[in-house]
Amino acid sequence: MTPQETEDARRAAERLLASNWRGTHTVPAAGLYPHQWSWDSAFITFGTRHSRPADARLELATLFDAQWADGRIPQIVYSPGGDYSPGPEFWQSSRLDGAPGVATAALIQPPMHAWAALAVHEADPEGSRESGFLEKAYPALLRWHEYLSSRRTVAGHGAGVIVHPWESGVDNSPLWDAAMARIEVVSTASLPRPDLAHAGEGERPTDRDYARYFAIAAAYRDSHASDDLASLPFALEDPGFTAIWARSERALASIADHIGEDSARHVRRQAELATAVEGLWNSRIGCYSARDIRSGELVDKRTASGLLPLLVPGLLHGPELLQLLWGPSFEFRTTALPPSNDLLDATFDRASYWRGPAWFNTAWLLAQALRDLDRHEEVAMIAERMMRLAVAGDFPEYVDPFDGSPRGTRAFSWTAALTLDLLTPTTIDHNDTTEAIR
Ligand code: 2M8
Repeated sequence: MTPQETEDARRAAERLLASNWRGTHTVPAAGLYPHQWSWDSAFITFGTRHSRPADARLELATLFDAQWADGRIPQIVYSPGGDYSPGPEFWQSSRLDGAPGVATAALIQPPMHAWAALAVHEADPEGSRESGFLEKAYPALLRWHEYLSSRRTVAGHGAGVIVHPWESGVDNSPLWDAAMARIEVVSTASLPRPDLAHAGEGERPTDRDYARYFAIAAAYRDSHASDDLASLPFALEDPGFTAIWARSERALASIADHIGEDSARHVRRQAELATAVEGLWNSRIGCYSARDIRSGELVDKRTASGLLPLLVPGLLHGPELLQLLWGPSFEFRTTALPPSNDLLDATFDRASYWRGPAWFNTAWLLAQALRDLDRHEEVAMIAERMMRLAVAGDFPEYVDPFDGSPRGTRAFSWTAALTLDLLTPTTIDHNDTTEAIR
């Protein structure tokens, strides 16, 4: 990539992010996703921190303002208007205990936030210090991680439990198929599908999936967002969610150091989460996987979520995962970007959302892991491919894993933000705590 190509791509990404900015937060995509999404906002700040650090701080602060009394950071913070289903009328969050003043969903998404907050600070330490950004973010992040520890783990395991496929961020991944099949579907008639106005039908979950999504969400809402995980229709330990949490716990230790708080507890917690991730190693398939807490069984599916434990330093099965990434299941060398599902599995579908297409956030997450492993050539390869695919496809939501054709909606914020991040040279401030954990 020439310096001019890189500069043009960075400018285009910045323009897109500015156009999706709504004054306090960035929408993932103007038509398909017209509200604030939890992990999207975290990914987005990895891009906006470079040229609009004050907006990146505001984006996270807006999300933290929607935190529930129990510490959860909601999957969606609704804005007025916008044609999206389920909307605020589905959740009626004001009727649920401990919900904030603003309308939100009751579900959550992977905890990218502490990691994002540290990165936002590092991009503009002076502005961050002047605004007291970390001092304000830390208590919110602490309560969020405490919520996860106390409400989203099962005794004896410690991995993060999701109670809805939407909480994984990889909604129709085959990891959830068996648990989803248990949910009875009465009818798929009259299901609102405004999403189909913005992406092809074959690129989105099916009506049957949606009927189940609504049934699981309604059960959770009607249980008043219960923490009795075993009583819920859907509850699985998620390897991607847990690996991201471990990474964020490590960032929380650094944040604590920056502001003179106790970092040792986060270092300990990070080690516990690393152990919890190891508990999700599935030796039958040679990959990390999800565990259904109802059956206690690990799911026999290799997916991109099962590769994300590479983010955990000192991972026991790191070498096997790297081989898997390069081997016939994920074909890192010949695919446009790593696919979301095992190329060899019967469920693989090159067009359908999280069942095969390649996603920019997955590629970026793997790039972070590879950078930690000093595999800089591979990081550069990912950066170059992301740049070319993003620019050629008008910042698509995801791409065909073989030929890179754009799929889903376009002008998608995290595609722009994470491409921008990889194209921007940064000095990462690895402080003592981080080194101690490594
Ligand atoms: C997708 O999920 C939403 C529900 O949260 C949907 O399908 O309507 C996923 O790709 C998720 O990871 C993402 O956060 C969200 C917004 O971009 O869209």
